[in-house]
Amino acid sequence: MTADTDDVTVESLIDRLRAEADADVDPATTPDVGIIMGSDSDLDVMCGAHEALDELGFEEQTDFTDAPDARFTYETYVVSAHRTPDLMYAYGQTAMDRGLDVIIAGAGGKSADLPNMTASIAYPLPVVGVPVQEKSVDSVIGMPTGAPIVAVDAGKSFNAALSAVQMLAREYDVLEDRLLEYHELLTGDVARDSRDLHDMGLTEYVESRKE
Ligand code: RP5
Repeated sequence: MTADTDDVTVESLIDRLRAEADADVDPATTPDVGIIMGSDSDLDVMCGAHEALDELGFEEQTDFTDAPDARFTYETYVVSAHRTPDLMYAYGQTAMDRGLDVIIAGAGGKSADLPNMTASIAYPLPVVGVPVQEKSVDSVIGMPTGAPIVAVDAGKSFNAALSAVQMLAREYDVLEDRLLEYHELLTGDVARDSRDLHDMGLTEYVESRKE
């Protein structure tokens, strides 16, 4: 986080979100997945979600009024549950009207409240929580009965994005196809490694990996 705030304020971001929610734009042009994190210091962990979405053909949408060419898109904001609770409320409250279908929320520290609070505010929109650190796991997943959150293991933002796309794929066959293609790539890698390790033998296989 930097001290340079330009002329941006939390209030201006909240106004932006509320204006977008009121704009009544075509849902096909709005981000499908919203990625939020408690701090930009979470980015090294959270960028795994971006990598997975890029891998599955999503594009980042940086202007709500100017969608990229890709049919499926995502956006990213920093939203701190403790430092900017009003922004967290606004993001969760406007998410559905802004056309989001699922939110991926990550936070670190022992009080990693952004994912679980956003899940409560945005309900019934699904939220996939990412504990940015091991010590954040209990905080992210510890929801009371009736207040659901889906969550992944510490640091596994890549899997959070796959889970988010699994949800979208119930509506869009093309996403189901992309998930299956991705899975085939993984299984193909394992098959190749298995054959090579067996057929080359240990010594030659280990040497081949150094090349
Ligand atoms: C959490 O506190 C954030 O999600 C981050 O993981 C951690 C530290 O935040 P900064 O001090 O880097 O802003 O709320």
